[in-house]
Amino acid sequence: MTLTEKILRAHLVEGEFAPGKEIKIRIDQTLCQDATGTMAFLELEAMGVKRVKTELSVQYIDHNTLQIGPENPNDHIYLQSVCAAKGVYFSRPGNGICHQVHLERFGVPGKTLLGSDSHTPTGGGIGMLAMGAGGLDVAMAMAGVPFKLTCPRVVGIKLTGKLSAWVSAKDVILTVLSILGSQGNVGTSIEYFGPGVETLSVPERATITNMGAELGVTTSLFPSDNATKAFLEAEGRGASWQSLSADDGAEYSRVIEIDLSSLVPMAACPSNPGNVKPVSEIAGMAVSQVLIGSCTNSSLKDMRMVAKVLEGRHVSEKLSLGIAPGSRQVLKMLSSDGSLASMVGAGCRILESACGPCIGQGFSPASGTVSVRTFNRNFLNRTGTKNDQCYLVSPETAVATALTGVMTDPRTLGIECPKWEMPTEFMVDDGMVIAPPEKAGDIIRLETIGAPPECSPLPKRLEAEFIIKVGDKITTDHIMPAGAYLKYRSNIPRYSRFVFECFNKDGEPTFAEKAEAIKAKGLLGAVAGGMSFGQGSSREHAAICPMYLGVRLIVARSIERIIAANLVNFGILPLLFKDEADLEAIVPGTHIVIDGLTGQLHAGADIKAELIFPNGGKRSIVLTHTLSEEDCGLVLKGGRLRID
Ligand code: MIC
Ligand code: SF4
Repeated sequence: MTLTEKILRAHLVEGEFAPGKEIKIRIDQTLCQDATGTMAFLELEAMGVKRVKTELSVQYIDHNTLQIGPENPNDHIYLQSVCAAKGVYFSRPGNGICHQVHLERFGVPGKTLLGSDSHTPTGGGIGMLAMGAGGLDVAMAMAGVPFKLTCPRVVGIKLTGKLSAWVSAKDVILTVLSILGSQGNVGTSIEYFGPGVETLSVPERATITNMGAELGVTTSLFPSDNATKAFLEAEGRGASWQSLSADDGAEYSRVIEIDLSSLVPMAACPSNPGNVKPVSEIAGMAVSQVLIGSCTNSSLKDMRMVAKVLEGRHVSEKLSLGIAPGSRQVLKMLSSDGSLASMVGAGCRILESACGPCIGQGFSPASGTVSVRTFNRNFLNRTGTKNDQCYLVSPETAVATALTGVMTDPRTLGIECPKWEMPTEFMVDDGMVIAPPEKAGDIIRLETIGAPPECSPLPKRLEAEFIIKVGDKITTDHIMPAGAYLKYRSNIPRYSRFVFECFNKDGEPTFAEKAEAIKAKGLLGAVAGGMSFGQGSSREHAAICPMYLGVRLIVARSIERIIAANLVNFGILPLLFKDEADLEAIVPGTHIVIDGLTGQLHAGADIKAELIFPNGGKRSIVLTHTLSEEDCGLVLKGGRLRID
């Protein structure tokens, strides 16, 4: 058996292990972060759940920590009080990025983890089966409801050899992205195996599993071996360790072999993590800022390497270098071993241990300039600068670039690559984690905390007008921008003003205004899209806010896993074009009519529909979908927040 199969079988509640089939599994642990957590807990409250039923649930404050205006601190106060009331651990702002802290302090090999953040599979670095999901699915898991997923097919990546100097884990996952791409991998679990595995430490493995999210896979996993044991022991959690791996000769649906010693520094070029090239091909390009951190590359290993390279040197005057250590533990260790002094001495700007610039919270690059980041996403405009040019690289490439002022292959720096040794003891301090008290206190709901909106059932005859037609690889950042608008996450009416904001044109009605005009005509709204619609984050706001504006139908060529589940949860019907020509025929103002929707919408059944063009022309089309019978019923009723 593969490791995925072993863990899934041990948690199976309904269905059988058969790739492509729907299964339900028990969730042992959950995590939420603040930008998705408020909605998740409001939903948990709406379900009437008194106390969470998982083995462990943790709420982190890491995304919205800038506190520009009262919205963010109001969210934090609500979350702290609701966690105390419901039996959830609360990681305070300043304690670090959820995935880094969870790996350090809570993750357990062989357990299942569901998180309201797409990079939750970071936990696969210690052999957890960790998955991202929308807040509502995580709330249901906290309520003890089994999690429904499509049983994944398992792709094996066989690692051989050993990484060369200046080449690191980020280059491994960027190479995997260059092979598999960022679309077409839905319903897959990636398992790393082979002799190269033992040459990688847990932080390196976590970088690789973290960025599996950019492949669009369900999860990524490493075995739990002696390196895992050493990591957990250094965290004072040796008792959580168990040895876990796939059986020898386990069958994978596909095997990709990567010789680690053949890898070179890589970069994901603007504006998709799948657009990968060797750094040597873009070396010499002028750069205006370098940022090191995020849940992908902010471990002690990465930070110590960066500090060593910076020691006694100075950042180029052509750019700014910002560094955000991933957790308070990492920051404490850097301050005690002199690393922080090397960083500050080199002229770098130390940022809070939080997501920060990765989600557009500050450090936006100047217009028309290049930003080089060790992060995991470079979707257009995510930095907060319109038409940004963001490159994703390893910390080694980032620090080399920071010293020279231009994109630099670190192998050409002419200095010796620092060696990494896993400490036998990390500086463990859980002083910023609040354990839930025995007795629940009051839940504090300050004025900016709104309630999730409700949704009505879909009509028997669905008639909707296409508000927009978008292309391939539309990300949740296109649909629901974060950055400066992140603070409106708890206020759906306000946040929904920014749906598809990047496609708004000066002097023309916004998407929100067009949607409202359609609603005023008594029609539903629809969106047409291409391949891989909804790539990226788990933010359920990419479903809730369009639904709030009256959008009840998304028709695309393919739809990513997390958004598809979020759409159903919030009463939006996700359908697929069978014929690309039908998508091409759609122009703004086209109507779609589905007669007898309730009779037509069944698992595995095609849907007959008609397009009516603004010039009066008509076209009969056939659509398809991947919904189960249960999902069909749910979406018809208006999702999980329906008005019964
Ligand atoms: C992201 O990296 O896009 C985020 C911000 O962490 C999201 C969650 C969110 O939008 O709140 C994610 O990855 O799920
Ligand atoms: Fe935070 Fe960025 Fe990681 Fe998302 S990808 S969890 S915003 S650090």
